[in-house]
This record gives sequence, C-alpha cells and structure tokens, in this order.
Amino acid sequence: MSPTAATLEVPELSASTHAVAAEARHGLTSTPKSLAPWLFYDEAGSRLFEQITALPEYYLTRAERDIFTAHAGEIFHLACRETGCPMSDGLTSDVGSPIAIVELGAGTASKTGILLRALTRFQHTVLYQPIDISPTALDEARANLELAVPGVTVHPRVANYVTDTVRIERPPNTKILALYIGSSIGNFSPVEARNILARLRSELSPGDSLLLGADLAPCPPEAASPVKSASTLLAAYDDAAGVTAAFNRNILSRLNRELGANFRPEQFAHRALWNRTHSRIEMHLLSLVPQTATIPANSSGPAFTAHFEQGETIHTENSYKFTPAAIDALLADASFAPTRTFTDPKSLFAVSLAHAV
Ligand code: AVI
Repeated sequence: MSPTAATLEVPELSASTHAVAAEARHGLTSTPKSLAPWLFYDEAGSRLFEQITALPEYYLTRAERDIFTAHAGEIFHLACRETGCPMSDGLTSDVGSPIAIVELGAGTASKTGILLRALTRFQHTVLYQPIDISPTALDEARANLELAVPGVTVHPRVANYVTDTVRIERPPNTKILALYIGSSIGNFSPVEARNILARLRSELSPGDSLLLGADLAPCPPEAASPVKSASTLLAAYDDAAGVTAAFNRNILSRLNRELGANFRPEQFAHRALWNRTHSRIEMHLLSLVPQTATIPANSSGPAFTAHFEQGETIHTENSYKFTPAAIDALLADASFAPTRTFTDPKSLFAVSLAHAV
C-alpha cells in the first residue's frame, strides 16, 4: 500500500474528537499518565454526573442549593447595596432590570432557578445569560427556566470560558452579577483558577459582582471540634453505589467509543485520595493487571499504545478544596473585593459574593 493510500484510510476526526485524540495522546504518553477531567463529560458521563449530584455522599450540590434557598434575598440586597442599583421589594412598581445574571459553565442551570426566582421578587424582569460549551445543555436550561420563572429572558451563549474571553451582553444601566457556582473552580489548578476569574473580571466593570461557589477544605484533625472531616470528603468521591467509579471509568469507555481504542475499563479500579499538601481530592484509575491498550491512527496522528504496569495509575481529576481565607485570596488576586461568604449549617460548602474593583 502506498503511503498516500495509507494516509487516506485514516479516519478524519471532527474538531471535538480531534481534541479528545490530542488529549489522549498527550496524557497517556506522559509520565505519570493523566487524562484531563473535561473528557468525563460526554453524554454518558454527563448523565453519570447528574446521578452523582443526587447521591447521599455527594453533599456539594445539596449544600449549595441550601445556601441559595436561605440567602438569595440577602445576596441580591448586598449586590445592590454595593452597586447602587435601585431595588424594589416586590410590592412597588417596575424598576426595570438593574441586575443581569451571567453564568459561566451553566450546563442545564439546575440550581440557578432558585436565584432567578428570588431576583424576580426585587425586579420584574431579569436577563439571564448562561455560557456553556454544550448547546444541548443550554437548550434545556432555556426551556426549563423560561417556563419555570416568569419574567426571565434567557440569552444562551455557546463558548469555552476556560480558553476564551466571553462577551457579556449589558443592557443600558444594568449591573452584572456573574455566577461561577457548583465548585467548578475546584477542578482547575490555582493558576488556571486565577486566570479564569481574571479573564471574567476583564469583562466586568467596577460595581459588577461575582458569586463563587467553592467546596470547603476539611478541618485539620487536631481542630477542637472538627466540623468536616477528610472521610466526609472522600466518601463524596467514592460512593457506596459505585456511581463515581463508573463516572471515572467512563473516560476510558469514551476513548473506546470515539477513537476506537481497546481499553478494558473493568480492569481499572477507581481511586479517590485526599492530598492534604495541595488541599485537593485526586481521582485516579489504577491498573489491576499489566496491560496494553492501543489507540488507532486517525487524522490527529499515528497509532500508539499505552502500556500499564500492575498498580500504575492514570490521574483523571483534581478537585481543590478551600479555606475561607484561600477563597478571599483567590478573589483578591483576580481584582475582586470579597464582600460576604455564606455557608450551609454544617459548614461543608461556601458561596462567596465579591465585587469588581
Ligand atoms: C464538576 N465538579 C465540580 C465535580 C467535583 O466535585 O469536582 C466533578 C466530580 N468528580 C467526581 N465527582 C464529581
């Protein structure tokens, strides 16, 4: 076969599959091996993540929802006090739409309805701009919210906020409240996290604000009355029903489906560990046997193999956990002035309001 004919037989990848192939090649030929956590979220992985958020051990989603339910009114009062925007108490006449909401990585916006509903008590109409890489998630967000929250207009924007600066629509005389919730910030290294917030800040004006949802670090074991222990945290990432394990292994199934690789996901064990030095939960896949997987040639490059010794791991995710002081420092580093941090009754999770300065 001539080299030209061989080249022609190589599958031409779409842009998104090309990115998957490039990440697989990079991560699996690195030492130690790794795969980036964005690879979790194909259709199957997104479904598994939805299941994770309802698990008894995964307290993050419930705790953040509880904070929104308890404090939404106060959050908007504080946002308005800082911005000087007019606020109605819901009984007076229409004051227009002084706050517009932007949400980074909105997905289906399942928790955002609580905040939007609360805001419509203060102003009659709300412009909500969810930003996400998935058009289908945004369609779902729009359909759900426009129906469920009268007065909300949804202007979705398909964009990758991690790599690109996102344009924000600002109606005249409107202040922006940006949401970056769900502990998504925790899946980035400290430098990446700072860059995401700084890029967002560059699109905001003084007086705009940010609401950041972040998971709290466990109390040190020597603390007088430890509220949150490392075991609470570990259970959230290694649940009894094995949903997080399936979520982790799906990353290999995805490489099989999209790239024609021949991983045997069942020959990898899910491992979650607490890295106290870096204040993060790490997820790994641990090879149970010596094994080799082949990733066939495609338009991103030639075929390659990944060999695993028994016990060798692929690092698939970091989930950073913060002290309240670390949240304030991160915000300040990106030119936001921390205003108030709200926590749930068990002090598991934090929602911080900050202002663009
Ligand atoms: C999406 N992200 C905030 C989740 C987290 O908690 O870091 C992803 C996840 N990984 C395992 N369980 C949930």
